[in-house]
Amino acid sequence: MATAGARVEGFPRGLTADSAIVRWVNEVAALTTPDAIYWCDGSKAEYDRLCQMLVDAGTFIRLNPKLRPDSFLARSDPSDVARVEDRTFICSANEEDAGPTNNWRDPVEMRKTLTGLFTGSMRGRTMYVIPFSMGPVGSPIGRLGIEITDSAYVVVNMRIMTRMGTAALDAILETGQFVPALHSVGAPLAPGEKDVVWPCDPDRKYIVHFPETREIWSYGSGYGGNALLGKKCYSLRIASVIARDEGWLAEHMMIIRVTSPDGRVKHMAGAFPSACGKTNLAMLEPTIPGWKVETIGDDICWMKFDADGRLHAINPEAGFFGVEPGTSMFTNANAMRTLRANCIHTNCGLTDDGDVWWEGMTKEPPAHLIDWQGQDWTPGCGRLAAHPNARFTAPATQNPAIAPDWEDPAGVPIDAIMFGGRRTGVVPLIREGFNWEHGVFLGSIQSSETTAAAIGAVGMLRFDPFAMLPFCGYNMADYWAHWLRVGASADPAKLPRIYYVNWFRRDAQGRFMWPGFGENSRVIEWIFGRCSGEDDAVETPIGLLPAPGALDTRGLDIDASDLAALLAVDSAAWLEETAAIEQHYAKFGSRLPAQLAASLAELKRQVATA
Ligand code: SAT
Ligand code: MN
Repeated sequence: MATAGARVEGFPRGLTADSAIVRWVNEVAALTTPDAIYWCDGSKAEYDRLCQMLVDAGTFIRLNPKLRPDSFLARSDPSDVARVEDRTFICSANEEDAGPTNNWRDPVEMRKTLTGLFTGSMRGRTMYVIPFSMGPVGSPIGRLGIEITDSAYVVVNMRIMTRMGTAALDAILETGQFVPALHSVGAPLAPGEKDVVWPCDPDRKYIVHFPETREIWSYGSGYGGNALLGKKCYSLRIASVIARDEGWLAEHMMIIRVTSPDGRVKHMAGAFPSACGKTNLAMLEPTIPGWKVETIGDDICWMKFDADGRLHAINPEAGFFGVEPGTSMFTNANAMRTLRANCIHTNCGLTDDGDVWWEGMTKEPPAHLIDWQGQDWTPGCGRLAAHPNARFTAPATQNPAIAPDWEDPAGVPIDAIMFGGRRTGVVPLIREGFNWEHGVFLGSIQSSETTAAAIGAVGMLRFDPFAMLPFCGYNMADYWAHWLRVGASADPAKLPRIYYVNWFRRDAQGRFMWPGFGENSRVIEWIFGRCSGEDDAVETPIGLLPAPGALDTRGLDIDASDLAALLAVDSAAWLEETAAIEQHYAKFGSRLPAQLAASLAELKRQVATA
């Protein structure tokens, strides 16, 4: 296999030079001119070899094998620490198809720009070819892809986050289908030039999606969702478009199985913006006796109607890419147990005994460590040990709470869907939508304060419909119409019920009024009861709230006044909220589905007269 002079390693048996995959790989190699092309097989031996190579290159620091076996720490370039929403583009042929919430660029123009940037961009590097499956290989809900990258860091992360390698390639060859996802850190090396530990292009980043041709091009960043292209780029932005065309749902949701003390089972999905507690909820240890929560997924949920007429969901990922700061034995013990070995840590602190540490991990910070920027750190020095978006990459199978059949290719039937976000005020702890259509309304008005998961200001209130604002690959109003269509096509009795939760209410002093974490099981219990036709609710203009006493607060240390405030509906505040929703909706013009405009008008009428 001669490819523009590049050395070829690991070329898979059974592939022929005229296959679509090889042609694409060769085209990319001709454009990017790497030194070598390496075809990944996804084996443990390959992973170990690449991790050692990253250690030798200084990108990885091997953690103390006695404390964290086979675990590594990477420190990124300070300019490359999170998703770059303002550099993320949806290049549909028509601008209106990307919609007002996406950055649109003309696809022809963008291809020109990218072709320029990718020309020679892999010089001096190895180009890795990663066949991968989102979802168990062969699942009727799963999909296939190939990522080409010049980052070994990306390869080892992809091995944890996806089913990567030979089995995925065989499935691609069998079905002839894959989404091509091209990635370069954008840091070519001159002959003899020494590499830096975190190559990237600090000044030029492009995370680009061509929804019509289902292609991804990512340039300039090596971090998280910018570079692990199976995750947000494929599983959400491209998959949302495929799902629209094929009648299913690709969502930014965790998935759990809840088992009641008497052994009944329900499955729940939950959409929350990045860094708003999806992973904590997915691994929750209930504080109420006898209840069990098991993880199916913590970030992405693909749902399709099964022959039984119900929506069945899979987690298309194979690992967790979770926020580290704030994760502890008190907030998420299962996550801490998941991290015992075989993980990649990015941008946290390194303790003197070769372990990791981040803010909130232990009550007492270590007396000294090396911070995420490689500098000496002591408590009170004024800098953070870990970047607020420091992340772990962890195999899902290591989570003690993982459901034994989490990889069932048929998925799990979903009984309830939750929406939520960080809201200091107004939004109550829990409410239920009147029906699917009203549930879609609740999703469309979802809002949250921004977090460190994306570059930009933290704590700014914004509408984040369905937690998909940065992830919907097409016009958000058309996405709402799709959700309405999906509901209208189904038997209402078989559709999940829809809820809106808010764990983040604060009082006038800024104190959280709800304890959150394991205590959220009380809200889960009420949802479970509602789905079983048991628990009581009261009707309000904003939805159905728990009837007095219906929320189980036994054993919970909470003031009656706090509880009342958490479940109150403040009409004046909601009237203000409707004004903000009107502005939010106005952006979508005539594409806004009439049902949503009607739901808003009805809400406004009710809170105005209350
Ligand atoms: O960097 S990721 O996009 O994978 C993490 C997140 O923002 O949820
Ligand atoms: Mn996410």
